[in-house]
Amino acid sequence: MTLTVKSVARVSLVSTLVLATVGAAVLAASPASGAASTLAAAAQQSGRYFGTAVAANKLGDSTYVGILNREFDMVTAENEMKMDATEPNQGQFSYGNADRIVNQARNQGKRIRGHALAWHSQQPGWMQNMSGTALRNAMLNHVTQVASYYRGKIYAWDVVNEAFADGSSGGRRDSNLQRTGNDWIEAAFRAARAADPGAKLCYNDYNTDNWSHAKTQGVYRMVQDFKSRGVPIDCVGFQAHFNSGNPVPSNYHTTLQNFAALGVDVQITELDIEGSGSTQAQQYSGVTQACLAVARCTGITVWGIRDTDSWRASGTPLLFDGSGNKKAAYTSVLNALNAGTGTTTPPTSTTTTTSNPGGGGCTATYSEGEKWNDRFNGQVTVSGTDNWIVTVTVSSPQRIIATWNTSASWDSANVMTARPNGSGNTFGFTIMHGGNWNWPAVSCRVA
Ligand code: 9MR
Repeated sequence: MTLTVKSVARVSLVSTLVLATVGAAVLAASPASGAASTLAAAAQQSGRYFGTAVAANKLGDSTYVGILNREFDMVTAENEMKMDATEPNQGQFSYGNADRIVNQARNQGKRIRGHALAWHSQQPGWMQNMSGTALRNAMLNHVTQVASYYRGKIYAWDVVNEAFADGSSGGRRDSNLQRTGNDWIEAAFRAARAADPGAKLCYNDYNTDNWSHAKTQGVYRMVQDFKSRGVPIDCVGFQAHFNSGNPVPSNYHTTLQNFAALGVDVQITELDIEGSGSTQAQQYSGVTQACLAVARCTGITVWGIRDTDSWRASGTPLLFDGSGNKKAAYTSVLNALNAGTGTTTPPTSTTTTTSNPGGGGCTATYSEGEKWNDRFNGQVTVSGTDNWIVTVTVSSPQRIIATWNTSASWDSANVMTARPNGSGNTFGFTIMHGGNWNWPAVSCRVA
């Protein structure tokens, strides 16, 4: 991603003109025009989505489809994109039911989360009996074929689902896929990236909501390792299946924030909370608020529409009752979304303009560099002159800790002035972000 900063030539006064962080400005403008009346519209006010799992065999149910079309802007196939559904016989792919869901969603302008390319469960029979290189290759071929078939239509793929063990080990779950070698997960992500470069690639799991649980820590370490080695991963999905034995943890926000700080989006992917009434409603609003409080929490998906559609219907865990009426939990989520003002991702476009007292102009282009849990790199390329002065302004609590290919000085804690040092017209720097992922403001002038 790049942003271009252009100086205005032949302006006589030195004046800094505009500094419009477009993304933040637009997103923070909610919800002044009044509360939104659907989950999707309310989530969109902060740039987020609100989704649901959809079952193909319910698309003929008018109550179900009515709520789906009205309330949600993201759709996950509940079972229809899983390995057993899409490759029932080896090398023979079957997309009929998945396509019904995808087409219905796209016709209604909704986006799609793909679920799931590789999983120890719901494997077709032929795969369950495989092992070693044959299984590894079959898995990679499956990832490639399915992600290629849906290329361009999927917002985010759950590339790998539920690969970590429950309990205190913090390690991988034993499975036929795991026994093909510990690198099976990264191999799946690389295959998915090659097949659909436009889809966000997620790791998705359950019981990863409590920051202090070993499983959460194990997944965190894997994502941290993937980011440090350049394995293509863009997001982590938190299934968020809650009940009295597995309640919404008080540190949920911490969990989402810590993962986001690794440089990935986080998404709540299969939310349901067993219970009823105000207790359930409060838990739902708590989860919603936790997402809203994390800039990179890009959306929430509930795992079904009505309680009777749920995989655990007896726990009445969803937002609509069996007749399709809105429950207290629905209202609490809607209110939380309407109250939320959090932004999603760092601004993706910024305009800054600087006048140039000497006449003539220069252009500075900022590009994102590598990201780590505590810092990120940025790079600026200047054109129009070899004799530039570039100002890089970071926002608190960010601070620049290193620079290269420039001679730099600091006017204040936040403002760095960079000049050429004989290394050309591209220079870089490292920013400790302190949880603030916003890009710096960059402006240039001719010296
Ligand atoms: O909701 C799904 C249910 O209809 C299936 O029978 C079940 C089979 O494994 O999968 C359910 O969805 C699961 C999802 O794919 C992954 N996370 C856990 C979900 C609930 O079991």
